[in-house]
Amino acid sequence: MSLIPNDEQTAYRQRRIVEAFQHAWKGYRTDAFGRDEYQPLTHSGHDWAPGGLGLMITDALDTMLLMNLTDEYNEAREWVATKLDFDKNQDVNLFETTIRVLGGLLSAYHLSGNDPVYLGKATDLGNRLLGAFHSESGIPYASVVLSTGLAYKPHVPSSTAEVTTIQLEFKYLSYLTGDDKYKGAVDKVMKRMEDLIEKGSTVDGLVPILIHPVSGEFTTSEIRLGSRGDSYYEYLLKQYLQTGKTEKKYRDMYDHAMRGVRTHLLGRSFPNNLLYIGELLDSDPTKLHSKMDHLVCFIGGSFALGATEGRTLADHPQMSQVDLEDLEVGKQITRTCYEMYNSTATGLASEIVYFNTEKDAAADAADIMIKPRDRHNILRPETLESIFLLWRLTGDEIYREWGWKIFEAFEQYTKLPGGGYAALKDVTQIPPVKDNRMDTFFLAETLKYLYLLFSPNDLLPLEHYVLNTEAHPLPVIHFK
Ligand code: DMJ
Repeated sequence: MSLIPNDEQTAYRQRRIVEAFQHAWKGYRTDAFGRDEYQPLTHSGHDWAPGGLGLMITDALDTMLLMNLTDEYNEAREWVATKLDFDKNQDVNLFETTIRVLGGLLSAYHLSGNDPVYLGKATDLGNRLLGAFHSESGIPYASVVLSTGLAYKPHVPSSTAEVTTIQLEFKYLSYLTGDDKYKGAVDKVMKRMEDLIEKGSTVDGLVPILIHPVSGEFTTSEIRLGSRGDSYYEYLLKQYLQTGKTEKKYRDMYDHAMRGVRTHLLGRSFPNNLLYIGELLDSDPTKLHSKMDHLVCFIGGSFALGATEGRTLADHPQMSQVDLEDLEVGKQITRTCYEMYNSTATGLASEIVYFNTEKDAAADAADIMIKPRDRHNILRPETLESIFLLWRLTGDEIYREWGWKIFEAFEQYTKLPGGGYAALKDVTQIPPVKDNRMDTFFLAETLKYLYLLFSPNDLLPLEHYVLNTEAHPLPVIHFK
């Protein structure tokens, strides 16, 4: 695998992104090393549990490995080896802990050439998280206490995306340890989803966003590809890819759901005809609501990944009509997401947008509207994720240009002088007011996707890797 691009401009851009990572890490290391979360404006951090769960460090390990940052990596690895301890009387969110900490440890294990420190920690964590699955339906509770394995607030419904976005990690843990129990637990969740689809509880494969761990039934009819719904769809496709395309049922569930997206959720804005993905609300499930979370922006890349199954277009000239249509939807949604950046004063997207659905909109009216309460940007990765995937799969230079423009906007408005990057409170104002957070996904995902965008294609080939929803690469595996 080669790390260095062969043309000067790309190599320069890749270098700038590595420097951005080092700058972000410098702030965290100076102010809050070992803390789970980082507050860069107050130079402080806070923990999810006393002594921390290694959230920032485990989320960042594989980006350091990919970027070849030996000093930063060695110090982070040492912290994991000597300080990371999950025996805490503390409830944690199953999904967040799985995608960030477990996912981070597992990808670090693979990319480090099987450093046993990571598998030991991952197995300990996996065992503790398994307690969350001890519900009547097998649908896990949202939170679990690490030291006891007991559910925390067992009466609360779980997010559908959360209970269906832990499968890649638990299956890989089973594969590495040879112990089926992790895979068994998450397969049972998927079996319940299949049953719910079968008995007509979904809308053409589109799942309501809340599900109860006791009854195993959905508790709302609200459907969206944003918060609480998003990565259910992402992991249908990725579960199929992770096991070398052997579990065809997930591809079928994914195709069914994407047909559902095309039938029920696609809309066009006025006056410029941008394609968007709307929401179906509990109050009026027949009408498309033109709200789109930035979180939805992962789906552009996902549509493209589904269309080629990780092959580049050059290696995959014969595509079915459906695949070509999916690719087109993926391109158009990614363009819309890019416009969510391009159309603001800062060049950075807000957390949520609404699309103009007025047929008689004036030619100079805005397609994209932002409500005052939604104007923040917390350095999220989804648009860059899609831009990276579209670049990798199509080779169209436009994606590198879009990615670079977004990177420059982050540099201009979110970079802090002494180290670290900060979220923004309002992307529509210049200069924007900064917010006191640099979430772990900025290191795990946002900067990693940018780095991959300017790296050669043989770094993490998509036919051999799936990236979990936190951008932690896991290899394709074959269970015996
Ligand atoms: C990340 O933790 C993951 O990408 C998750 O799937 C959604 N939210 C954040 C980033 O926005």
